[in-house]
Amino acid sequence: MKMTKENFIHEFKKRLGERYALDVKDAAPIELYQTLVAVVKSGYSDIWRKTWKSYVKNDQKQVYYFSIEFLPGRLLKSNLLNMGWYDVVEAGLKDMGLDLDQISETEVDMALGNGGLGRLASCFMDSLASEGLPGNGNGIRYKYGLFKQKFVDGYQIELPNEWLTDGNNWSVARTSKAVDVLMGGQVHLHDNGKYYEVTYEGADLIKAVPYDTGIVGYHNDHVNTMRLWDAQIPASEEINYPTIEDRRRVEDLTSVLYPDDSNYEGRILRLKQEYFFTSAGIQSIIRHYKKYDRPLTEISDHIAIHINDTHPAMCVAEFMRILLDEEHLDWDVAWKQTVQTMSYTNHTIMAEALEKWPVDMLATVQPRILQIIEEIDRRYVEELTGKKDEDFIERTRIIKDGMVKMAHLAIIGSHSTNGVAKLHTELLENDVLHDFYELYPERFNNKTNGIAIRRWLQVANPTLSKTIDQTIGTKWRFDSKELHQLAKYDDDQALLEKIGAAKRFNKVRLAKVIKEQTGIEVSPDALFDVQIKRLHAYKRQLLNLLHIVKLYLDLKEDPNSQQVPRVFIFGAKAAPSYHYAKSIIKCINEVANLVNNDPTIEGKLKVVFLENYGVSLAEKIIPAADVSEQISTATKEASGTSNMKLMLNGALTVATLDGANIEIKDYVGDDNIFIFGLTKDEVLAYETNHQYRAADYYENDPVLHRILDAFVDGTIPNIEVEGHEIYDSLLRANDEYFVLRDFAGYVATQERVSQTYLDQAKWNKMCLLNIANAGYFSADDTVEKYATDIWQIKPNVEVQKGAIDDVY
Ligand code: F58
Repeated sequence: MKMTKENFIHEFKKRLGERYALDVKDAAPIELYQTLVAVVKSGYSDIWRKTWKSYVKNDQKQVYYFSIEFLPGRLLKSNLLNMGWYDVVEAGLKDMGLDLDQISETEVDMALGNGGLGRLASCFMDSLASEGLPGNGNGIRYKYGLFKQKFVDGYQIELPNEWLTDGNNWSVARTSKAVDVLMGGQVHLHDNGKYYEVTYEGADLIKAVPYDTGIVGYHNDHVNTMRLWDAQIPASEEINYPTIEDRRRVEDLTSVLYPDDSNYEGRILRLKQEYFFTSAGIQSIIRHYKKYDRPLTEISDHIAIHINDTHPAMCVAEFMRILLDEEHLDWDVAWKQTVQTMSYTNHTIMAEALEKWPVDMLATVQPRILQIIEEIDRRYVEELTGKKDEDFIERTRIIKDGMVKMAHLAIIGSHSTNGVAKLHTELLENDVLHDFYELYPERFNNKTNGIAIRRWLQVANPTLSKTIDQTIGTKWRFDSKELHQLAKYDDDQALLEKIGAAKRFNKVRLAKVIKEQTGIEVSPDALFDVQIKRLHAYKRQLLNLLHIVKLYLDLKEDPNSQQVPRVFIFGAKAAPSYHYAKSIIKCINEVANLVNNDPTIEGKLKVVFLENYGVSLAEKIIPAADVSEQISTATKEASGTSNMKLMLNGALTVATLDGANIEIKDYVGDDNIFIFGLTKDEVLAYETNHQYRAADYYENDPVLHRILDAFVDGTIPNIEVEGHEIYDSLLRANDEYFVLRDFAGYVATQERVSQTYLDQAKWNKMCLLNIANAGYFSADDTVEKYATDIWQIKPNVEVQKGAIDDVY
């Protein structure tokens, strides 16, 4: 995709005129933004078409990545970068008196995900396209993205995120490719001697309309598709939805991401969403497959379907439903194709997050799917009877005690189950899914997560990127493992200073954002200590907070006690119904108020909790971070990905031996990371022997005693309720996540961090070595491994590296 500055300016002005009848100087930011999107889209749309056609022409095996969440954030800059247009467009805009950064800020984040899982799906989309791999996304086009977070009196308030108000310019509605999804009602089977004829009675017919977004590969003339489905009322069915309430029932289906699951209505809506996008996706895949007269008995040679966490696990049953009911294949033939086609990734071992659905609920949502799951379960039990003991069968079957276990469905109905970091996979194999590992050892494998280095370094941190170019050239931009070349320069003082300067530049930039958003002044000379992730007890933002309170109390006692000024920066949303997490938010905000407004503390300690953490805010925080807090209780964080993004930007990690932290440590070496805390074995031992007594730590450690008292004795104001709640969770409920147990080790480690920071040369060297090793966590490499080991797909032969004519 070639573009010159002159052509760009011409094209931009022409489109602005056509679209809005405006000159550049009269156009509003949104008009400029939309015009720019139109120019960019026209730059890749022909390649998008050609990419798809070449898949068909070459009969390439394709993967469909089913995920109930995608979290792409903004697309403008990342598309410009991938198209190779970034510099030209930036310069062209400048010539017209415009600023790319400013225009880009107009774009509303596409926030159709909660956190790591959704963001991973989007990193994978970018990498699939950039590797020239035939990979499509399949998900839901929620009308409201993840809620907008506001703080009112320190409490989290959730506001609707109406991201579609100005339309979404990147997606294309493909009404002609809509499919019908049937839900509810009753199902009747009639055995005609050859197969079961299936009829539905009283079911809702819902029209699933796909919205496609082009996913542009990096400098390779390759554009994949992310397809998101919207629920609509079919024209033929208008009569069946006479009231506003009836219509709402359909529209609500794709209205909000992760509806509140604290009540029945919310839960059943979630289950309906799961079936809706699963069915729409599978139907459209099979319809497309059949267009080319290929036998369904070979479908697994041509397509792969990936089940991202259990939310799309009904893929297994829906695929079977179509092969059986509509294509009349025999069960065994259909089953073989299903297992060969499906693969599954697990993202958590937390028991409460492993999905289970009551049989009755499934019967209400789609009775035929329930029948098929019952039959899969029946056959599973039958096959194992006599081979495995009864306990084993009962533990592993899909339906037990009136509940459908979605992970079991995904494992039994697929040929691959993977974890997302070495430790996580090990825990799956040896503990959580051990029975299945025993049964199907060949199905288990690890795929450590990765990140889109392009977005998280090239787009988010142009200053550091340029420094890297000047040192090792630009090859790393195509293959991030090349970043390792930097390690050779670890004694190059001039480079280390430049790395320090790039960091400072980004800190100044973030300080401005902080000032604008919160009114708090922070000094870029202080150490920026960052914890950005969902708010969850196991992630232990509370441990971080206890340390902050300690520093505060130390300073109150002895104003000269602390040597390194720190700014603690938090970004985190709590699930709307997760009460405890919201109490922690309130406490962090109140500690922030206390510390930031205490004149005796001035300049030594600041606490900033930025509202509405999301992809775009992350792009500003991450390049400015000095310290990356990765402090989950060992065994609880499946992988983590902010750990990778932060090291890539030269932050040093304070970490427990959890998730991918272990692999980060293995790459950077013990000297370039700050490790503390219980190990996996120690946590597992406590969990089995129940010998942990949190109160011992409170009683025996006067420092900790004083800190915990501060939560209940008024030292921290305005947390009468929340302070007690937290205090009780630690002392009465015995501290489920071993916060008190790890506290002393954490404090000692933070002291080492401060000492190291005083030696800036040493610090910068450690940063350099972290950047140099972060290239091993590229999602490009991760998807390549999925492609070879799991999906058996190959890069597109035709459209790579400029094989297709330039559009301009
Ligand atoms: C995350 N899971 C893991 N779940 O916690 C994290 O360790 C891992 O790095 C990441 O997946 C990618 O593998 C996660 O983000 C969710 O957001 C759930 C989605 C469904 C609702 C509950 C939260």
